[in-house]
Amino acid sequence: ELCKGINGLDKVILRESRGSSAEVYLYGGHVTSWKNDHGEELLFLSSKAIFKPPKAIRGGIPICFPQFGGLGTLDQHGFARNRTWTIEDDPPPFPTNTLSKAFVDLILKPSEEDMKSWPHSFEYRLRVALGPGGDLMLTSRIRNTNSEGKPFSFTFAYHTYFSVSDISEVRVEGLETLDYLDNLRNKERFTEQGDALTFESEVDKIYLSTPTKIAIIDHEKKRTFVVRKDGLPDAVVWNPWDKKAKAMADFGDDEYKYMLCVEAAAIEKPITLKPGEEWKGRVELSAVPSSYCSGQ
Ligand code: TA6
Repeated sequence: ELCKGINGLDKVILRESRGSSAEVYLYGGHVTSWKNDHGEELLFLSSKAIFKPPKAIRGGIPICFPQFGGLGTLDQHGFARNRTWTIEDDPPPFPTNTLSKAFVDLILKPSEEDMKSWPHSFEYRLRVALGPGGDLMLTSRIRNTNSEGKPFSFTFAYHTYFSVSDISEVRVEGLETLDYLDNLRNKERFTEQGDALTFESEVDKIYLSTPTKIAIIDHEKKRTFVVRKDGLPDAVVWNPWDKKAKAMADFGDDEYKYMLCVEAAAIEKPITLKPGEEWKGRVELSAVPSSYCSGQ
């Protein structure tokens, strides 16, 4: 249901019949909470997050569009996460192959201001949905609504902050042996080593041509997050660690211990849309008991 969240910002609460829930703010089209059917919060949200435009909310799932990072002329990560989206009144029905009806469709169109910095007309529909097993599904449909025949290109990420019990006890499977651009080493290209990722210092890597499935294993909680993605060939792994954590006003000094960003993204090869063309980028997040072996 639609209600007032922090600082009176509008938010939608989704509840699934078996008890899982999610919350998405119209500001930024920003998912800030995803709870399993035991009411456990699965996303990280900084205790110092500033729910006040134009600052993006620190945590949850920021939408990076139409530009990932500082790779272009716009502000860091583009402007979608700094705008207030609207709710689509009569969204098309949810695919019948899943029982859940817990979803909301949000829409973003460029403001006059945006057209100055990014002169392209688009329609962005974001569907946030809870599946029957409590999976969280985000589907983005971005259409080029340019009438004068101009194509446009963009880069994109679902900048997901997962909540973990202790970053030094976390492993990521699915990215080993892949090439990545290292944001800490001048965005140069390297090849990942042969076994699961572990974390003992700042990491900021853009993995290229990644598999559709990535597993994040929280040893202490005996919980595995599974990220399934479609239309998003890259994946960013980020943890600021202590120095960068202290440098962020909207992030607690020790909060790096309790989060890991694994971001389904399209960065290396920008997506180009001709007028009338639509791009679809989907991510499905699930949290399963860690007896789950990543081979499944
Ligand atoms: O996704 C990794 C990253 O690009 C890092 O370089 C860091 O800047 C992070 O995003 C957070 O960016 P933000 O603009 O939200 O502070």
